[in-house]
Amino acid sequence: MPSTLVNLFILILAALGGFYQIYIHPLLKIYGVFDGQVQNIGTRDCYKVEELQTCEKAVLHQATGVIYFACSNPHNRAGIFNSPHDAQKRVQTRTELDYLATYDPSTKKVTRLSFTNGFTTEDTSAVHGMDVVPNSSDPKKLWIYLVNHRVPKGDPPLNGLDSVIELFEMEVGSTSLTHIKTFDYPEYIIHPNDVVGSPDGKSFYFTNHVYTRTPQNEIFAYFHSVIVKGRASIGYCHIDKGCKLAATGLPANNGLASTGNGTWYLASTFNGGIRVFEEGNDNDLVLVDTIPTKYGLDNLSIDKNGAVWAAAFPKMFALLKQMTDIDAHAPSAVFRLAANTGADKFYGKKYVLDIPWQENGTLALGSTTFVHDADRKRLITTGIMAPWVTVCNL
Ligand SMILES: *[C@@H]1O[C@H](CO)[C@@H](O)[C@H](O)[C@H]1NC(C)=O
Ligand SMILES: *[C@@H]1O[C@H](CO)[C@@H](O)[C@H](O)[C@H]1NC(C)=O
Ligand SMILES: *[C@@H]1O[C@H](CO)[C@@H](O)[C@H](O)[C@H]1NC(C)=O
Ligand SMILES: CC(=O)N[C@H]1CO[C@H](CO)[C@@H](O)[C@@H]1O
Repeated sequence: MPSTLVNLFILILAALGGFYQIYIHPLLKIYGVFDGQVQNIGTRDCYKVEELQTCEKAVLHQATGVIYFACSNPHNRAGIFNSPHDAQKRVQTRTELDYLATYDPSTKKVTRLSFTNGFTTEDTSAVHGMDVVPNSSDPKKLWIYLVNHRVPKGDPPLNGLDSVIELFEMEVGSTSLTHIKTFDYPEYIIHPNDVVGSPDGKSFYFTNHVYTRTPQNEIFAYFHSVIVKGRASIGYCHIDKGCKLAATGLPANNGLASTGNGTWYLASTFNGGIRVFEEGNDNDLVLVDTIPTKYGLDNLSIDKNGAVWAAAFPKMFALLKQMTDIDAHAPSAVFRLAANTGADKFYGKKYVLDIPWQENGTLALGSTTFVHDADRKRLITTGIMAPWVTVCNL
C-alpha cells in the first residue's frame, strides 16, 4: 500500500478511536454495558399488585397514602412511539382503553376511575405523564394533569401522535374525574412526557422528550440530542395565557419534578444526569446545576423530606428490549438525591446521591417510576412496560 493510503487509514482509525473514547464509551458506561449483574438492595419486604399493568407515572397523595396511576395494558403499550400508522392499528385492535386508577396499600384496593363532562380515552393512544395536586385552598379537592397522546389524525397519518395535556378536578376519595380543559398547543406541546401542575389548577410545566412529533426521526433525534445538540425542551402553559417554551436546548428529557418552591429537577434518559433549574422571569426556567449520574434516568418524584427519587436504568439495552418484549426482565434501580447536610457541604458538595433500592428484574420489571411515602415508609414502583406494580415496605 502506498504510504499516503496507510497514513489515511491510520488517521481514520485514530478518528474512530477518538470518537469512541469521547462519545460512545461514556454512553455505554451509562447504559451499564460494562457492569456485572445487578445486586438486590432494599427488596426484603415487597409484593406485587398484578391488577395494575403497564402503569406510567405513579403519584402519591401524601395525606391518605393513596397512589394514583395512569395505566394501560401490554397490547396498548407495545411500541407506543413507533409510528403514527402503528398507533392507528394498535387502537383499532385493542380490547381495553387506557385508564386512571388508584391503589391504597393499607386496604390493598385497586379502584378504576371514570371521567365525566364528555371526556373519554376512546381517541387516546396512550396516557403518559400525570400529576395529582391538592387544591391549595381546599385540600379535599384534587387537580389532575394528564399527558394524553391521542391517535394521530389522517389516513395515512402524517404528523405523529396528536398529544395534548388534560386538566381534571376530583374530590379526594371519589372515583370520578371532571374534565375541565384540553390544552391543545401543537407548537409547544410537541412530544410531551411528564407534567407538573400548580395547586391553583391554572398552569403547569411539562417536558418535551424530543423536538419533533414525527417519529420517523425519533432515533436520530435522540442521538442528535445526546451527542450533538440537545433539542428537547420544557414548556409552560397557563389557562388564560396559553403556552410557551420555558427552557430549550436540553438532551432527551424525561421526568420533571418540583416541590413548588421555585426549584425544578429534570431527568435525562440517554446521557443521565439531573439538571436543576430555578424559575426566572416570565416563567422561564434557568439551568443552575447539573448532577451527573451513573445511569440514564427516567421519571422523578420528590418525597415529603424534599429528596428527589429518580428511576434509573442499570441496563439500558435490557430496558429497550422490554419496550417491545414484555417477557424481557430488565433490572431496575432508583437514585435518591438529597441536600447535603454534612460538614462537607461547605466545600461545595451541595448534594448527596445514593441508590437505596435496586433489583435484578424478578420483582420489578424495568421500573420507570418510583414514589417514596416517607410517612408510611413505603416505596412504590412500576414501569411503562411492567406487568405489575411493586410495593415495598422499607
Ligand atoms: C380551589 O377550588 C375551587 C373550586 O374548584 C376554585 O374555585 C379555587 O380557585 C381553587 N383554589 C385554589 C387556590 O386552587
Ligand atoms: C427548594 O427546596 C430544596 C430542598 O427541598 C432546596 O434545595 C432548594 O434550594 C429550594 N429552592 C429555593 C428556591 O428555595
Ligand atoms: C434475582 O435475585 C433473586 C433473589 O436474590 C434470585 O432468586 C434470582 O435468581 C435473581 N435473578 C437473576 C436473573 O439474577
Ligand atoms: C411521566 C414520564 O416521565 N414518563 C416516562 C417514564 O418512563 C418511560 C420509559 O422510558 C418513558 O417513556 C416515559 O416518558
